[in-house]
Amino acid sequence: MQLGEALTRALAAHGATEIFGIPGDFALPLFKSFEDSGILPLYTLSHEPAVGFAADASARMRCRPGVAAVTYGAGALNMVNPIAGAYAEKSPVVVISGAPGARERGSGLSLHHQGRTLDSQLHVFAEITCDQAQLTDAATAPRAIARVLANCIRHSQPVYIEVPRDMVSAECGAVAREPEPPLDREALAACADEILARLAAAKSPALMVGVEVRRYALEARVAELARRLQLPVVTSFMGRGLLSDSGAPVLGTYLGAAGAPAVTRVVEESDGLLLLGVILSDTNFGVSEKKIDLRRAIHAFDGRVTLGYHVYPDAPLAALVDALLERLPQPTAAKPAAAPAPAPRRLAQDAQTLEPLDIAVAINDLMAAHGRMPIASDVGDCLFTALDIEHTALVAPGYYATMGFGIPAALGLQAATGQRPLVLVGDGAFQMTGMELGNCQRHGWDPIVIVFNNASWEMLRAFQPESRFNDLGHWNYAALARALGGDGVRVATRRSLAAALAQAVATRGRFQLIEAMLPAGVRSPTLTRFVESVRRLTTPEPATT
Ligand code: TPW
Ligand code: MG
Repeated sequence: MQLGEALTRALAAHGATEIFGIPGDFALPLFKSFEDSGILPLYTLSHEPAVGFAADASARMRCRPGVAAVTYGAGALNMVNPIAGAYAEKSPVVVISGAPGARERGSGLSLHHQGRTLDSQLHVFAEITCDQAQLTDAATAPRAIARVLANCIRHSQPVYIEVPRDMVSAECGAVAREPEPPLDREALAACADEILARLAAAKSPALMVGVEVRRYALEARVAELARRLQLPVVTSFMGRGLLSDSGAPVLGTYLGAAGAPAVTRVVEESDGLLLLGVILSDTNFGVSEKKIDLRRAIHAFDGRVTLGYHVYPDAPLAALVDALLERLPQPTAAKPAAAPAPAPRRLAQDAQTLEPLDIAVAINDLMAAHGRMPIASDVGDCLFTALDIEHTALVAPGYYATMGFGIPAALGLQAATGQRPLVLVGDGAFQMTGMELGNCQRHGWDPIVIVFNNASWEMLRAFQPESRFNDLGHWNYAALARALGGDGVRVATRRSLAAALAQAVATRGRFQLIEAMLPAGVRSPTLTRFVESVRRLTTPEPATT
């Protein structure tokens, strides 16, 4: 078998369902191998950041590796930001980059797309991936591929594979899957016993679920764990959407002082907080990290469990959840779980101008009538607005917070799952990657896109109202949609928003863009509270005299 085919077969065997990419001369043989073998569908996009975001969303939705294939230098380095985001948010993306062949490397000339040295790119990606391989030797390539893909899945983080262009057709053996490393059952048992003893001794235990629960495909088992533990369950900000299909009673999403007060109380007043797969970040802890006594919390993350003053270093989340479940009997009489606050519904169909919350309400009405849709959200007020939307599957860069994610993520989501996504995106973020919608027609995707058009980098303006540089121009996004092969409509009132959403849902086969005109300075209630609490924490106390 040729190396290109062995690699593609290994990707499929490790759970990849498609390849997103943009070729270049160093990657032409690789892309030819992808196309000719027909093992995985190949979706080309327009700009490499979108390739990274689409592969990331595919990985997030399916809990399996996504694949982003690019050319050397100009292509791969364009993907640094999305891959850094995938690393931070633990999304298993396989980066495959073409590269110069052995003869070119030794020519003594500087090669096009070369930054500093020929290995600069490898070093850059070593910072933001958990394992790397340069496939320069056909004899060792199968083992290297197996190791890198196993680490991608084990750590749920991106990996990097560089394929010199003269290696694609080299003969090599098939890639065998690496065996799972053995578990330390005794350590796991001690850890599970200690966690349960802590929870039993706590007066107000609570469970917060974070992204790793999804990354390791543990939602059903964690929902069962929550049922048996009979604890209030919340998600982290980054974990918004988790357990939405499991029937577990999720009280809401924790966002500290900016979030729902009932959720904030449960978390901040808990004396036994079990954090499963939660990233301990500023955004996750809603600008009030200090209020949570982490010494009393139990934190399972990155394959280890930290509680009190000690660490169990070898406790992968899946094995830990199993060990906890083994020890917990079925509850005899289930305590009624605290009910989440209902999502706001029934948008007044009038001629009132729009505010972000209206968009959440309109979407809730739509989902009540037509069923839930998965959401891909960008960063900005649209993501805060998503907190008022019915609990549904959500992909969003809630921690790393890169703009430009929403639209390419929706394309990846639809390619990978066949589900029709709803996209929430600000005008600023749309300007970064919105053109990728032009690829929908070719690939048969038809997302519904809502552009929050406030002609502003409003989230930044909220922090610094005096700066004029946060003004954006007035672009006609609805007209742009038509130019890109979709349907676009501009709405400025609640009545027209509801009508446009109904029309969008009824129209299949073309992407639908709704440009929601928001008056300047009008923000979601959550963004307003978020900015206030960040200000409180970051403004120095006035000196007392
Ligand atoms: C890749 C910094 C965070 S929020 C924001 C910026 C520029 C404004 C977003 O404007 P948009 O949404 O999309 O119109 P809204 O609701 O605030 O009006 N570059 C990147 N990522 C980030 N996060 C920034 C800059 C930023
Ligand atoms: Mg904006």
